[in-house]
Amino acid sequence: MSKKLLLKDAHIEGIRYFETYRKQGGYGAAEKALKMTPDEILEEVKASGLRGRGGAGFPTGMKWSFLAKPEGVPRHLVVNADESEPGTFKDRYLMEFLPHLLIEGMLISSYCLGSNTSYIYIRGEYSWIPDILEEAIEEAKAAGFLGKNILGTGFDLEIYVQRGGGAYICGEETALLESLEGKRGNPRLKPPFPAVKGLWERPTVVNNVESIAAIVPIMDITGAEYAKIGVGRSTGTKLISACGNINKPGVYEIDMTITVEEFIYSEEYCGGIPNGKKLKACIPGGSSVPIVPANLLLKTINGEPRYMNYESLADGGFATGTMMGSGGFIVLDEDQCIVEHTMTLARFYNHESCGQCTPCREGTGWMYKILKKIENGQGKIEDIDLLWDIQRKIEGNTICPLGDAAAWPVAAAIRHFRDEFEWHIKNPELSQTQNYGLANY
Ligand code: L3W
Ligand code: SF4
Repeated sequence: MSKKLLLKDAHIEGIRYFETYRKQGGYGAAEKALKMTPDEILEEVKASGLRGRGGAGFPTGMKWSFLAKPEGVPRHLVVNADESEPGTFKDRYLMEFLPHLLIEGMLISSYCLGSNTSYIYIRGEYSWIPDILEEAIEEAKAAGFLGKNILGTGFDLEIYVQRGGGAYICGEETALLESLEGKRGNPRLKPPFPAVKGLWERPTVVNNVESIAAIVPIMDITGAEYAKIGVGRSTGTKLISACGNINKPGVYEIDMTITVEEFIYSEEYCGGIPNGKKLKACIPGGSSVPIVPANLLLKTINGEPRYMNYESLADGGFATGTMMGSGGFIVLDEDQCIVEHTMTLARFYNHESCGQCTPCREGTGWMYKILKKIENGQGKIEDIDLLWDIQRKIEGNTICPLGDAAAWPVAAAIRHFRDEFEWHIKNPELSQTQNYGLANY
């Protein structure tokens, strides 16, 4: 059984409220941290090996150490709760059921970073969660854990919750900052990174909800102990939101030492695939990461089992591997049609492109149109190469990662499932009436 750090108290009735959270030892980590210096906390976070849980996996301690500290300029912590990556719903779970874990993590992190005004930017569609967070903020304030002179330390902190307007692109950190400033959420060119020039041009750390929540157990058990959980550079625990063709969709906390096979088939996690169907493929890190066929998902190219961690999932690069991403784990059984699935994703990225860069603005639309043609039995065999060419021209040529995120699913689908694209083209009538998966497996 995986060790639980974040969700250990999630089953306790009323844990959403301060009194119950406190009874379980809540805010103990903050009390401990506020007796330490910011530099000592930073050392703990670095020692923990925590990597950003939003998708990029960037080392949190390193990001915090990049924060510029010019004299007299305020600094900010911004929590990225714009969880919009298809297949990803773990931050929603944390905020809905354990809001004080996030608030406590923000208190420790804000103290470490020297932020007296911190923000939670939450996706607009999570319409019921800001009230939960604001209630938790009020409770924490009433108990002296937010506001002026917290626990007599002289440290002041206010936390504000800002709702997004429902745009996926506002999950990209610089688009988020633009939106928080009241502007259209267009990503900025980097560098400068937010750590140097962020919110209102002030040094800013933007971190995912789960990353900030993980600061609480790190302070509880120490960074060194946290780093002992997991394997290699995949330290600590990771929340996985599992969905698709599985018996038990939900949010699971894993310690990154289990295999993909165990995650999909064991009763502790996904509980296998309904109706005894075969596993066809999986997208383990949210819709932006490459899809992997079952043979490469259950083992690596060297025949080793594939593990649920950053390194093992990426083993072999994009030719045979994928990414941990945000932990949005989407399972596809033998009945699913990869062309239809890829088309749906292409439509999503085309719709969500902010339109600033030509390769993304135009390319995502072209990819969607070509995929739609193929799916509807009107494609030509040259269209497959055209699709490949378009995705190659998007990848690496845009301001923000949405371009790559749109290109990778198409590239991986063609690389691993070219036969399905060809089937649609060679069987136009069947293509219009049948699902490839149902017809061929
Ligand atoms: C200072 C430097 N800071 C890097 C910081 C940077 C950012 C973090 C990671 O995209 C990915 C994307 C999605 N000085 C720095 C520095 N930083 N060098 O480190 O940066 P980066 O550019 O690697 O990634 P990103 O822009 O944060 C995130 C992928 O995640 N994704 C997940 C999407 C998830 C959601 C969700 O719903 N949670 O949308 C899935 O694959 O495609 O590649 O903070 O400032 N020298
Ligand atoms: Fe906008 Fe796409 Fe360019 Fe990102 S890659 S800035 S979403 S056009």
